[in-house]
Amino acid sequence: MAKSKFEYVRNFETDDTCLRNCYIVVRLDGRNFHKFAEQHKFAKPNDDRALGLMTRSARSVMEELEDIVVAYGQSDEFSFVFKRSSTWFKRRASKLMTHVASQFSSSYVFYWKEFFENQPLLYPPGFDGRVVLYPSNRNLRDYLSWRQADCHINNLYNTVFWMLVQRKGLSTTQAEDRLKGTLAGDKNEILFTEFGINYNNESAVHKKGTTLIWEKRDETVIKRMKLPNGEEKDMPVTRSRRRVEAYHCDLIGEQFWEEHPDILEDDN
Ligand code: DGT
Ligand code: MG
Ligand code: MG
Ligand code: MG
Ligand code: MG
Repeated sequence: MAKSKFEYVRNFETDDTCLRNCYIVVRLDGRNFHKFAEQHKFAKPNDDRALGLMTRSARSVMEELEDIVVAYGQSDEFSFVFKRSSTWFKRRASKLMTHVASQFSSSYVFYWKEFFENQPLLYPPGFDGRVVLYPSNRNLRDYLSWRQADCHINNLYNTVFWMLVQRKGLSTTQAEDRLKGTLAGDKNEILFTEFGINYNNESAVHKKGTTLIWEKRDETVIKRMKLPNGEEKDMPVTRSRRRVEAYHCDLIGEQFWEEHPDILEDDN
């Protein structure tokens, strides 16, 4: 086909192909969710409707887009890990990132009502996205560990903070002052001695965040089959189906990775 004289403008597009052999991580984060959470009356410190909606939207991303092997989310963020051998969209960073961000955002709005029955969505939420490449399994695991450690640190802080405010009646400034310079042990101690809360017994989704992976499950359905003699009969048929499963477990230690050896591809 003849090219128009305008065709040259294509050459202004920059090459953003992701380096081969690397895991491609797309991390999304809610735009100004401090305000979004206030306006939509999110429970403090953790709103299970909001977390459920984040996870539902992430599930839709995994189901609709190819090659995501694991996703991890907490607060208003979700990270999606593309397998290192992925050739989806020729590994173009902008394509991968925008598909993830738009699929996630539209799902967040689409499923809103399923999670927030009585709370109308007041304005369209947005999510920023970034792409980071990790060349080794160690680096990728450290990335996920970093996000999970962040979840833990924030959740411990927020749990004590809101206890001091909601149960003790401290102002937010007083609670902030009270927690200034405290270590994890001090916070655990405050929770235990002042509120009778053992942090270890707090809910796993809040402490550990949410990990989504693909799992094979055998599924048996009854099917009407035609026998050679022309008769019909109901027969059980078992198929192996891939589905997205959610975990709220530790990602930092070895156990999760030993139990799910198919998520990561070997280095080298
Ligand atoms: P950004 O990301 O720079 O546009 O600004 P923000 O405001 O989204 O800040 P970010 O992402 O660092 O922090 C997440 C905010 O979302 C934080 O202010 C608390 C809020 N948030 C997230 N999940 C919950 C929740 O379950 N309950 C409540 N009350 N707030 C939440
Ligand atoms: Mg931020
Ligand atoms: Mg945010
Ligand atoms: Mg955030
Ligand atoms: Mg098109």
